[in-house]
Amino acid sequence: MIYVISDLHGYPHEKFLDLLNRAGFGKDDFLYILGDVVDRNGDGGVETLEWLMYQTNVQLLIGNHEAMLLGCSFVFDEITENSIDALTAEKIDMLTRYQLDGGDATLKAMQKLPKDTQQDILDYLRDCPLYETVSIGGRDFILVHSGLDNFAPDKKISDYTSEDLLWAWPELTTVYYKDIMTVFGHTPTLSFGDEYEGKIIKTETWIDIDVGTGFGRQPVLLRLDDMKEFR
Ligand SMILES: [Mn+2]
Repeated sequence: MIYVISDLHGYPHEKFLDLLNRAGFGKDDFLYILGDVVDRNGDGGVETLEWLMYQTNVQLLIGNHEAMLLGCSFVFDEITENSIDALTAEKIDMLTRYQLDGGDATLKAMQKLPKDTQQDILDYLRDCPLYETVSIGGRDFILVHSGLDNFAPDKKISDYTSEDLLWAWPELTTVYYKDIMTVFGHTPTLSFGDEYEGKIIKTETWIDIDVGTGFGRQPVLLRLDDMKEFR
């Protein structure tokens, strides 16, 4: 069966594994993590990234936070005359913005790792896709970090820019494809109103599964086959 979860944002790795166990997640199942494993809490999700590199039935999709980490990957380069020359005001600005957006925990945890592991993690992230499409029991799904900004009903998923897929802020009235369910995180559901606190939101055309784990709430794992939720 196919499971989805999103925006773990440094949720303790052991607790995440406990949640998978509680859901009965096994080797014949597949899990998509819809981005933003990193930043904000604890070690910033670095332990989960180290684990992810060796999983064959778990796929991370890129979130805006992984994209920001990759954008700041120059901090892990060896300091040479060339790397100092390449340190532009734009890069320093990018690093400042990333740290303000919760990247500090991740950068610190990454710095403690051996150089090889740092580079393996960055290489792993560079290979992660922006979206996936899956079909379950005749029902089609698009899995993506933030939704589909600049949506048009006749637009192909491959025609959206990374900005569209990583930084969308949908509203409750937003409508996506009629015949494909779009599943995303990124916008904590409680930002749609207090009544959504800790809850997944399902509309006719999309499902938001970011229940605010980055802000201290328990994550929810969703099984797409039967829409069962695990906490
Ligand atoms: Mn996000």
